[in-house]
Amino acid sequence: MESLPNPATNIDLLLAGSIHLSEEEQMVHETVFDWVKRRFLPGVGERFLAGEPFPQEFVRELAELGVFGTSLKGYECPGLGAVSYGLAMEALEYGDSGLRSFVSVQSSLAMYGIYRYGSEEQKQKWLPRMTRGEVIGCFGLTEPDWGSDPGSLVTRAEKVDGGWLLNGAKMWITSSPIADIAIVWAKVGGRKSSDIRGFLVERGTPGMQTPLIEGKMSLRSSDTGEIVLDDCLIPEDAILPEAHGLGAPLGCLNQARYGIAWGAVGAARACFESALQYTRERPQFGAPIASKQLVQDKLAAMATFVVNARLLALHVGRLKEQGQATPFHVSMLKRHNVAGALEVARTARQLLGANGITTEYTPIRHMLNLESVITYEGTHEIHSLILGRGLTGFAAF
Ligand code: TGC
Ligand code: FAD
Repeated sequence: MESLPNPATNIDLLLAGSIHLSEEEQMVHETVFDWVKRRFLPGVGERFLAGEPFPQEFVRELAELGVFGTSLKGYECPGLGAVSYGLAMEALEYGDSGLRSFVSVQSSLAMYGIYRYGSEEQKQKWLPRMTRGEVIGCFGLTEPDWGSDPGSLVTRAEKVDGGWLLNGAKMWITSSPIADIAIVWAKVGGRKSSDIRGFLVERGTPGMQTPLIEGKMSLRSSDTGEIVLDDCLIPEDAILPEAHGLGAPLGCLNQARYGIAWGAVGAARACFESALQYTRERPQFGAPIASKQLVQDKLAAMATFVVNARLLALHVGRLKEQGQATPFHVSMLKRHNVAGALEVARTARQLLGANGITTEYTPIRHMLNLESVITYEGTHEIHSLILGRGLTGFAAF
C-alpha cells in the first residue's frame, strides 16, 4: 500500500482519485472548476446576502464553457456524455446551488424538453440560441396548490381560433423572471394527468406575467418566480407535439434530477474542504481542533460521503451512457446525494462554531441552498415513495 505523504495530498487521493474518468471528462471538470474558482467565487457571499444572481456576462462565459445542453446532440450542442455533464454540474455547485440551478433548468428542463418533445422547427428555432446563452429558458410545472402531485395541476389550455388560450398560475419557477421562453405544462380537454401537454410561451406575450418571489432564505442568488397566465393567447404551433401526459415533464425531470445529484457532491465537497481547513487552523484547549478525535470522526464521515456520493453518481452516469439508467436509479441517486450533502453542510457549519453562521465561510450558504435542493425536483419523501413503489409494488403516495 502506498504511503500518504501529507494531508493536502491525502484529500486529493481520497476525492479525485476515487473516480475513473476519460481525458475528455477530466478536462470538462477541470475547465468548469477553474472558471468557478476564478470567476464565480469572488464575491459569492456578498451576492447571496444581497439576493443578487450572478452578473449577466457570466451567461456568455457559461455558454463558452459548454454547459448549456452539454449532452444533447446537434443544434450546436456539445454532444458530450452524461458523466461529462454531471462533472460540470458538480463543479458549478461547488460554487453555489443557484448557479447549478440556472444551468440545470436551461439544459435539462428547458432545452431537453424542446429536444425530446419539440418539432424540428422548434428545435431549429430555439436550441442553437439556447446553447449560446442568447435565449434563457424556464420550466413551469409546479402550481400554488400542486407541488409533489403535479398530475393534479389545473392550468388549462383551450384550443381557439388562431392558437391556444392559456389560463392558470405556476409557482416557484427557477429563472421565470428573466427567462425569454417558458415551457408551461397545462391540461387540454379533461382533468386527468394524461391530458397534460407542454407549451412554449415567449416573454412579452400579452396575458403572461412572471413576478419575482421575494423573501427567500435559500437559493438567494437565483431568480425564482411565478408564471401567471391570464387569457394568454399563443400560436397554434407553440405546443410541443411529442409531449403527451405527465410522463413528458417527468421525462425532463429524470435529466435534471441526475444533474442535481452530481451537483450535491460539489456542494458537499466545498463544505468539507472549508471544515477541514478551518479545524486544522483553529486552536482550542492548546491544539488545533482537527487534532481532536470527535472532530476527526466528523471529518472522516464527511470525506466518506463525498467519495460515496461521487461513485454512485458515476455509476448511474455510466448506466445512463449505456441507456440502462431508469427513473428508479435517478431517484435513489438524488435522494441519497442531496440528503447526505445537507448533512455534510450542517456538520461543517457546526465545526466552524460561531464563524460558521456567517457567509464569510461557505457551509451556511450551501446549507441554506440545499434546503431547496432537497425540496425541488421531487422532495426527499417523494423519492422514498418512488423507491418504495419500485421495491414493493405498492404505491404509498
Ligand atoms: P404515475 O402514475 O406514477 O405516472 C404518470 C405517468 O408518468 C410516467 N412516469 C414517468 N415517466 C418518465 N419518467 C419518470 N420518472 C416517470 N414517473 C412516472 C408513468 O409511467 C405514467 O405514464 P402513463 O403513460 O402510464 O400515463 O404518476 P403519479 O401522479 O402517481 O405521480 C408520480 C410522482 C409522485 C412520482 C410524480 O408526480 C413526481 O415525481 N412528483 C414530484 C414532482 C416534482 O418532482 N416536481 C418538480 C418540478 S420541477 C423543479 O422542481 C425544478 S427545480 C430546478 C432547479 O432549480 O434546479
Ligand atoms: P408539497 O407537495 O406541498 O409537500 C409538502 C411536504 O409534504 C413535503 O415535505 C413533502 O415531502 C410532503 N409530502 C407530499 N406528499 C406526500 C405524501 N404522499 N406522503 C408523504 N409526504 C408527502 N417547480 C417547477 O415546476 N419549476 C421550477 O423551476 C422550480 N424551481 C424551484 C425552485 C425553488 C427554489 C423551489 C424551492 C422550488 C422549485 N420548484 C419548481 C417547485 C418544487 O418542485 C416543489 O416545491 C416541490 O415539488 C414540492 O412541492 P411543494 O412545495 O408544493 O410541497
